[in-house]
Amino acid sequence: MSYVIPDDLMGALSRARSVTVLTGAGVSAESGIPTFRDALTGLWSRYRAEDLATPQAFERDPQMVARWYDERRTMCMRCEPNAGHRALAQLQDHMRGLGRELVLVTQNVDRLHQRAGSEDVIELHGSIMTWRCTHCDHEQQELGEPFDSHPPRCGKCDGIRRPGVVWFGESLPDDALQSAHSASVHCDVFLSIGTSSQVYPAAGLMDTAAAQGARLLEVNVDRTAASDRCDWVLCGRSAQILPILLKRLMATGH
Ligand code: BV8
Ligand code: ZN
Repeated sequence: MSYVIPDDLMGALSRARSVTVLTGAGVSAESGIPTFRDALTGLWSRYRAEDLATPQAFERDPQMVARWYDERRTMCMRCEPNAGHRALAQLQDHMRGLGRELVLVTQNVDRLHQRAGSEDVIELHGSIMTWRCTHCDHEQQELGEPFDSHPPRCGKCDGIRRPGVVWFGESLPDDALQSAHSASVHCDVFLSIGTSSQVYPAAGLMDTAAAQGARLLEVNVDRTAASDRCDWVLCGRSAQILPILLKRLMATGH
């Protein structure tokens, strides 16, 4: 199915000195990673994400929460970046080659943007591959098999380790939030891709961009809470639309 990209959107992108992209779980859906809202299937279906992704849930039942994150971690590792991730990495490369900027901000914790080649990715909600000791803060990337016990213990002090993600009710990493805010303040075009725009402060970045005059594009299979605030809404799969957008932009030479 050929996709019609509005000419004024192409014009705005080809003139943009700086583009900021915010991605959500929808970008990884076509890699086989259930979106955040759909992540609770099977034995997890009786829980709400907000009830598992909190410090209180981990406090209450560290074994169950650690198992859920370990299952998601090993699933993410089995998945591959899709054409949408790759198109964003190529778009960043293309813009940098022209002395322009594309800053990629993600809410996702799966590291697929980095595996697709995107650089300097701003991870607002941390990474499911990083696990941190709750006692001595020792942090380690976990890229191997499932843990043999849950929650995993710290190799240094035997403390309980947690996933290095930002839970509901926890503040985002200062540096990530500052960089994402600055990228939203300075961009000419802001792309919101594959996110339901329900989780703050991430969902507020679009408004920060709009407040300084940036044009807004949303790419999503459904309309969202943010659709009415956008200049353009492309309704469809990011793995299909982003490569078309990239191809059109490369063809203009800008
Ligand atoms: C904070 C990591 C300051 C974990 C995540 C009460 C107390 C405390 C805070 C709050 C409160 N009430 C509200 C808040 C604020 C809260 C919040 O926003 N809550 C929401 C539910 C209203 N935010 C916070 O708590 C944040 N911290 O505010 O700190 C503070 C501190 C103390 C006290 C007060 C304030 C922390 C938020 C971070 C939470 N952690 N992830 C984990 O992954 O397990 S958020 C989680 O949701 C994921 O990271 C996910 O990325 C993110 C957003 O969801 P989406 O990415 O949008 O995914 P979703 O499934 O929703 O949507 C997918 C979209 O894709 C859909 O629109 C779908 O149509 C589309 N799609 C599907 N397929 C495709 C597609 N699009 C294109 N192509 C496709 N193929
Ligand atoms: Zn420790």
